Amino acid sequence: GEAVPPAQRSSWASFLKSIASVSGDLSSMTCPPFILSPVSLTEFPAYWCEHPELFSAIADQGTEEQRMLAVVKWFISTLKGQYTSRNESMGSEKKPLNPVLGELFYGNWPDVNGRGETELLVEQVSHHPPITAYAIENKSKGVKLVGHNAQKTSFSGGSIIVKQIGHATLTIKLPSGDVAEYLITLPRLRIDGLWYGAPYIELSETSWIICKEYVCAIEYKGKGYFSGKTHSFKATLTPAPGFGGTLGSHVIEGTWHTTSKFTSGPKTGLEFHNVTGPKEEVTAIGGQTSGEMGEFETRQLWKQVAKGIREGDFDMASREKSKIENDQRQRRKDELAAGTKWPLKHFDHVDSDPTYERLGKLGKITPVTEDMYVFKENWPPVA
Ligand code: 0T9
Repeated sequence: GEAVPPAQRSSWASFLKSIASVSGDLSSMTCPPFILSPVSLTEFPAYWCEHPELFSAIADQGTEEQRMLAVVKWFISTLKGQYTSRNESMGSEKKPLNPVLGELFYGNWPDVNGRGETELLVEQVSHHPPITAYAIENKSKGVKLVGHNAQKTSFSGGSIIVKQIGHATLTIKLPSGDVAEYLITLPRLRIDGLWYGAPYIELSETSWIICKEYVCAIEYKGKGYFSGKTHSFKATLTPAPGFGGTLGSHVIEGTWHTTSKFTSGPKTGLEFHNVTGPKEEVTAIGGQTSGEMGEFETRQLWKQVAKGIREGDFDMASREKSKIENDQRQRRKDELAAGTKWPLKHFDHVDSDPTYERLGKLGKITPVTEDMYVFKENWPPVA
């Protein structure tokens, strides 16, 4: 463990020992301070839109083939932020703050060059297990992403394996009045580098983007597999049954944190995505101005804990964290006594998702159905 501060080596060693035995949910495990991040998981859905112009461009395509390629390009371009940005900003992957039930995060990306404003809303819809639901919408373009995610973790060969549970649905209001739907599933993660105290993420297995006309399988490999490079992927776009006569097939290969190109199909040799340039961070709404959004706004809720972690005052961080946890315990106790349940603000939970079932079938993906959180379309509040 070269990256572990000497004073925390024994606590890192015992943390590693305990993750080998705890499986399922690592979110509430106690970690040595050097590995703590001051950012809550409710902020992570913002990674979906660090390239707002790629998100809005999905609406500007002339054909189904171009639109599918625009969706895949936007998706691939989010991976760098989702899976490598903590390494860049904090030196390694860190343990995010574990959101409380009802925690909220609101933000936006401004309208620039006619791309329209994109709004973000996130709500922690479950604490045990942790589940985060989100909606991201560019209203002027009619593009909307709604999804939720949870994780199942296990330990294998010295790495943490994270199976992502949940999916997202992207919808686009077409000029014809129709709505195009895209089912998006999520890759598997392997957290390597634990032994050295310098964790980083590699992606593996396959994730899917499926619409009525296309099935896109995205395979992920790390060093030593098909291209021999870290963060490699191969996306294969195949027309869905009934569309083979009119739509083309494409294969795209590259590394998701840099660039990729078409390696088969009519565009062979052309560049596909390129994320070597700058990204646009979300503008948080309500995090700085206390009171405005209520105590459950993530940056307000975790303010003192985050300050403690940033400034190395871990006693304060852990004291403040205990306050939040005790408050949560009391709320759950009160609800139990009163026979009430914490009301979700922006989502309704349902047991199955017809869009997932219908589109998932085209890719023969499993499981055949998943539960989902339906967005109540109540943000921003109507004046
Ligand atoms: C959805 C993303 C997810 C959340 C994080 C596994 C993880 C929690 C979930 C999957 C986002 O769209 C993408 C990126 C990173 C994922 C996190 C990485 C991570 O380590 C944590 C888990 C819970 C831990 O904190 C493990 C302990 C820690 C010591 C390793 C650094």
